[in-house]
Parts: sequence; C-alpha cells; structure tokens
Amino acid sequence: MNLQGLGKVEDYQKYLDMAYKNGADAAMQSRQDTTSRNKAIRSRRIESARIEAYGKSLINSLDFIGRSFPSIDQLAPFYQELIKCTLDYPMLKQSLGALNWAKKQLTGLLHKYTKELSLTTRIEHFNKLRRAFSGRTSSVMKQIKDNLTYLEYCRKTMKGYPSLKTKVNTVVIAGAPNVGKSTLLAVLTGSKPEIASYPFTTQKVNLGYDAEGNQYIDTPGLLDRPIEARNKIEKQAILALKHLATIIIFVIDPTETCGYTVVEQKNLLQEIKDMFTLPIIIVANKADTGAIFKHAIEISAKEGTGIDKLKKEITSLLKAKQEKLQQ
Ligand SMILES: Nc1nc2c(ncn2[C@@H]2O[C@H](COP(=O)(O)OP(=O)(O)OP(=O)(O)O)[C@@H](O)[C@H]2O)c(=O)[nH]1
Ligand SMILES: [Mg+2]
Repeated sequence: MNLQGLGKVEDYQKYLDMAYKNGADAAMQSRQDTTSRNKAIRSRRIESARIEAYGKSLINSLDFIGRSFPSIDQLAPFYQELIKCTLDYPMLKQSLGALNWAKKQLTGLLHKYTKELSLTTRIEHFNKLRRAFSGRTSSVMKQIKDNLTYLEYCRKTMKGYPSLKTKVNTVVIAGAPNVGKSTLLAVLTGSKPEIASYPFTTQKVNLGYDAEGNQYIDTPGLLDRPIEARNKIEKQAILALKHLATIIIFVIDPTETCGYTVVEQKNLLQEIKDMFTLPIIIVANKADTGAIFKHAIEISAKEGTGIDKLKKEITSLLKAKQEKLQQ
C-alpha cells in the first residue's frame, strides 16, 4: 500500500483563486472569437465561458482530492487500524463526504447560472449573474474550509505510514533492544533493509523480503519493551501489526549483553504471546559466544549459524498457516 503519493490538499481560497484565473483565461480566449458582431451575444458568450471554466475548475479540484484519497473501507485492515489510532476516523469520512456535497452544490450552481445566462440578452444582467455565481460558489467552498484543512492533516499523517505489503506472508521480528533483530533481518533477507516510518516511534521499522517474497519486519521501539506500560493509542498501533503478521520471531539474547536479563526478556515474550495469538518462533541469538539456551532455535545472526534450521521452521509454519487458511 502506498499512501506516499497523496496530493496536497490546498486551502479553499487557493482553489477559488485557481478557479478565478481559469475563468479569466477562458474569458480572454472567448474574447478573441469575433465571429458574432452582436455585442450582447459576444459578451454573453464570454461570461458563459468564464462561468463554466470557473465552476469546472472548482469541481475538478474537489474531484481530484476525492479520487486521490483511498477508499477507507477498502484499505487493508492494518491501515484502517493505523487510521483509527492516528486520525479522527469519523471526521475523515465526514470530510470526504463534504467534498461530494460541495461538488454537487457547485454542479447545481453551474447548471443554474449557465442556464440563466443563456436566457437573457441584457448586458446589465451578465455581471449580476456572474457576481451571484461567484458569491454562491465561494460560499460553498467556505463551508468546506475546515474539511479541506482536516484532509490535508490526514494526508500528512498518512504519508508517515509505512509502505508495507498487506497481502504477503509477514514475519515480524520482536525482542528486546540490542538482541540482534536487525542483524537477523539482514541475514534472512540477504539484503540491506528498507526503512519505513511507523506512527508513535521515533525510530523507523526495517523491512526486507526473502527469495520467496515473504516480508520481514523488524520493529524497534514497538515490540521491544513492556506493552502494558504503553498508552491506549500506542497499544493500538502495536496491535495493528496483528493484521499484518503471519508469524512472529522472538529473539532472545541469553548472553544478556543486550542489557536485559533473560527474565526480563521472557516477560516480554509472555506479553507478546498474550497479545498476539500467532505462532511464535523463539530463537536464542549470539550462540557464537558459547551461551546456551534451551527450548529455542540456537543461532548466530552474526556468523550465520543455525539460520538454515530457522528458515526451515519459518517455511513450515507459513505453510501450516496457509493450509489452515485454505481449509
Ligand atoms: N556475538 C554476537 N553478537 C551479535 C549477534 N547478532 C548481533 N550481535 C550484536 O548485537 C548488537 C545488536 O545487534 P542489532 O542487530 O543491532 O540488534 P537489534 O535487536 O536490532 O537492536 P535495536 O535495533 O537497538 O533494538 C550488535 O553489536 C551486533 O553486532 C550474534 O549472533 N553474535
Ligand atoms: Mg535494530
């Protein structure tokens, strides 16, 4: 999913200025058409061109915003969850709805004033109609002023969401800080991880893909310290991972050189087990130091030992999950 490409939502006045300019350009162009000698007819054609270009400019601007925003209900649950914890979801929907309301109003006004203009040949009426059209369209735009401001805020927030694939197997790598998560990600994906931002973390999430196209995410700052201590919104952002993760790899550092005791690390593991009802593979890293840890796949991310065994376990769990889904 890519929300990076969302176009900027401008202030309502900017759209009015653009429409005014487009109207003036169209009027200028129409003025060059001198086929009719009748002044009133020419004048009317000019005003009609102006009104049409002005109205269409506004309608197109709103249309563009509406189309560039993703349809929230159709977004992957992971992104819907992020929206719910970073934005006022009802207000976002209402603001998108307001665009449609305004478009309808503007279309109606364009229709009404174009028609009225076509029914008169009195020059003094032209300016009056033009001013009335401009006044009423401005008023419509003004009524959605706050909605446009909010949509721009949403766009900026959504731009900060990570670009993750939501339809592939995803392995989330968790564990206390410094246990070797990033080293392991690099080993499993054989590449330098891509970096993506994630709401509520100052750090970025790292992601990579293996030869089979499985997605791996290393989430520093998210699944590396007690979840209970987080506020509600932060918890929700962490839980959004549930929609994405197929399995979790929990990395333990039995050497405790990471700065956390094994007991602390086990407590974190228990929390993650409780929060995510997902298969978890426990790996004990830094086996090259001679540290021993039972009930886990022993690996050395640094030296690459035990990785084949881990890969086999990942493949087998992913396969089991896939089969379960197909049942
Ligand atoms: N001896 C040994 N050191 C390792 C191994 N894997 C990682 N390290 C070291 O452990 C430290 C932390 O590794 P990272 O991969 O950055 O750990 P991390 O879990 O991503 O750390 P944060 O992103 O800070 O949470 C680094 O100094 C690594 O060199 C290993 O298999 N053996
Ligand atoms: Mg790291």
